[in-house]
Amino acid sequence: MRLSWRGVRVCPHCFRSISRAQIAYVCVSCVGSPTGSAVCGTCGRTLRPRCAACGHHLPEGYLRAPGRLVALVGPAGSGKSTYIAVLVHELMYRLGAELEAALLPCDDDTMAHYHERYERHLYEEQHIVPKTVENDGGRPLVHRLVRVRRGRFGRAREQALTLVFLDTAGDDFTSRDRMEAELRYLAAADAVVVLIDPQDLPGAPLRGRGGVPGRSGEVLTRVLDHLSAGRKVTVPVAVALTKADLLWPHLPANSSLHRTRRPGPFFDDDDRAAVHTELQALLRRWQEHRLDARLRRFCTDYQLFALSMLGTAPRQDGGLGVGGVVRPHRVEDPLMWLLHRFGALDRERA
Ligand SMILES: Nc1nc2c(ncn2[C@@H]2O[C@H](COP(=O)(O)OP(=O)(O)OP(=O)(O)O)[C@@H](O)[C@H]2O)c(=O)[nH]1
Ligand SMILES: [Mg+2]
Ligand SMILES: [Zn+2]
Ligand SMILES: [Zn+2]
Repeated sequence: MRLSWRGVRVCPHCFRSISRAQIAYVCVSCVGSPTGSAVCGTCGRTLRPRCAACGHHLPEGYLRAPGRLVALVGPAGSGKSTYIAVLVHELMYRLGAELEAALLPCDDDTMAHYHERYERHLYEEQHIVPKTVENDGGRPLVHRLVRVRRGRFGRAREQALTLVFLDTAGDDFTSRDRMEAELRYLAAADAVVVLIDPQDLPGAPLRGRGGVPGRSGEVLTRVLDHLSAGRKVTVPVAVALTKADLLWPHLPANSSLHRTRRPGPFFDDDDRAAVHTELQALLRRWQEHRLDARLRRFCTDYQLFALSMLGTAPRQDGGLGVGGVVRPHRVEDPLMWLLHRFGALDRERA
């Protein structure tokens, strides 16, 4: 495994650093105690590793090869829950095969939680994902995206990206614990995806649709503050305008934001550059150049994205528009860029 852990290993649930001594081996089926070997002294089953600090199961694959940790942040209503719902669905049912990668849930109940909290609403009830409340936040969804690449001489090399989605309830931190967990989350991240609702940008041609001017700027500043601690942020930062469908009618027909990426297990450099440059120009036109200026000042490596999870605005009653289907557009772009940054996805060869 080539990808190395940046600094310390952290628990993917509480983001506290873990060493061998802080891993507790417990039996999943009874309260039996370890016998010093890998099996339960009472029932003889294989013991599973857990984080001594929070008690969550530590996936064995993750312990062997943690991969890179990608964190997700964004203000209330920016689309965090919908993004998680759609991205995971796309990776499982479409994109995984296209990227020759597998998305593996990393925890006992990740699949059940994903279905209950996200998938069910969008894909069965054809309804938006409910607003996140304190109680269902705080429980990270941990997946590993594993790609096997054939190196020279046909040697297989496994590369893993650990996607830890901590779906916070908006941006109000009502408790110190949650605040501290977010700090640890960002400190442990090898990359960050920041979601911004274009309706929160007062200069964008979408006024009067219920955005909160300045909110994205505040969140971005807080995140950059946490990440940088006075220095430049060196981890890749992907800043994505969600709900790009709201922007489409205001863009020229030849806009790169309308296009879709060419399918295939490669990173399209030209497309990436075109979208980033166009978004920089749009931010300037919307008098939002401060956002880009702040990123340039604090980050050594950032990229701008515009994506749509649903492909269209939902109806007033929360039902999905256009036939009730989810039509994502470019949701995978930030991930493709990060995979490329981490050496797990090549540029297309001419
Ligand atoms: N136009 C459009 N609207 C969207 C899209 N995705 C989500 N929305 C709308 O944005 C709202 C907020 O999305 P959420 O995913 O709940 O946002 P969140 O960041 O999780 O919000 P909190 O849980 O309140 O922090 C949804 O209820 C939808 O009404 C999209 O792709 N296009
Ligand atoms: Mg939410
Ligand atoms: Zn047992
Ligand atoms: Zn833990």
